[in-house]
Amino acid sequence: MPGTALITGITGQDGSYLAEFLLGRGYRVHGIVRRASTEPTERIRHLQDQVVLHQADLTDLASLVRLVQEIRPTEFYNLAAQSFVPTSWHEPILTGDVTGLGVARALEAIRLVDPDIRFYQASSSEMFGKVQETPQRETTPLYPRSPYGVAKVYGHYLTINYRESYDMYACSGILFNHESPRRGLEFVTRKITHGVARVKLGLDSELRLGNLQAKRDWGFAGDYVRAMWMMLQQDEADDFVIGTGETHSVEEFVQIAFDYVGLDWRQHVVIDPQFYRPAEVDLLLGDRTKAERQLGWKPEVGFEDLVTMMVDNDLALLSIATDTDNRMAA
Ligand code: NDP
Ligand code: GDR
Repeated sequence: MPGTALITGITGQDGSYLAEFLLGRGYRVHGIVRRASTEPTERIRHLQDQVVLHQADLTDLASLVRLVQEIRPTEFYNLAAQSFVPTSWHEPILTGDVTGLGVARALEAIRLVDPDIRFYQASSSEMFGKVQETPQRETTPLYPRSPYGVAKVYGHYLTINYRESYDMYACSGILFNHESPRRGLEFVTRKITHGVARVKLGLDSELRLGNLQAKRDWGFAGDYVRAMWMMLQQDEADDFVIGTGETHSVEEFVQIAFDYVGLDWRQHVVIDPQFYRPAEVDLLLGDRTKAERQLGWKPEVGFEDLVTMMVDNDLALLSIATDTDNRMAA
């Protein structure tokens, strides 16, 4: 019987897809939203009468304990994080507090109130960093290359430690990059598709990017939230790598996106060193063998379809905005 889910990070890319997925399976869905002076619920506006939102913050243990006591979820998905890698160099302590210690607070809230609640931790391929083995799998040694990656390693091992110390059902999903039309505008994929749409519509002539040679294993967020749920439905808690098994450079992404709208990327992309990172993750490629075998999980959306889906969405969004501006000016 479907249960009750509590999602931290419900206002983020993954939180919005996971909420949709769980509602579709009959779950009661609760989410935490941190206080902001502007409206932070844009990605879940269409779900607002179906989910219950509560004010809380991953840096505030009391708020988490209170919510777990009040809601008594059967599943707790910890998706909240300071998730943008470059920001983690500018704000390493905040990143450690939210992305790392936030996991300790979530696990403690569960342990103190009801250790039978099933827990999902959003671990990341960024933990592999300077990769020690390719493709990367569950047993590949970790070597994080950013304060964000270091914080995720803490959360990852703490999740395993709570499973082993308290016999809790705590899983860690090591997810490789996953994208969608709901991706934040600062991440490279959305920055590219949004930039391509602006150039195509004549709103800009150039797109400024950093390292085009970095390679990532990019999948579709809608496929990846299904894997999160699958991990919490097993007989025993375990950790899984979730990736497509394909890697592509940022340059390939750029080329496909510009080609799709009939433009030559070399005439529009400008390399700007401000987008280089102090330490780069050069190559990520996930080996999802274990997830496919044990969970039966496979991605459905391929790389080119992902790129064109995102470009189409940005073209549509910007066209509507431009039409509205033109009508108001007329
Ligand atoms: P987003 O950046 O889109 O969403 C992050 C969410 O965390 C937002 O809802 C944000 O709220 C919330 N949040 C941030 N700080 C706090 C806080 N102090 N208290 C409560 N909530 C907070 O990330 P994604 O959806 O892309 O990623 C989800 C998770 O998966 C993250 O933990 C990320 O690190 C991890 N991950 C993501 C991958 C990807 O490729 N997308 C790959 C591997 C791991 P607000 O809206 O108010 O900012
Ligand atoms: P990443 O994603 O750091 O892998 O973390 P991002 O899209 O930010 O960068 C991917 C690669 O693109 C290169 N790059 C640029 N990146 C950005 N943001 N802006 C640019 O202009 C640019 N030019 C080149 C980067 O150097 C990098 O190599 C994402 C986040 O979702 C994390 O939370 C998650 O854990 C990991 O994916 C898996």
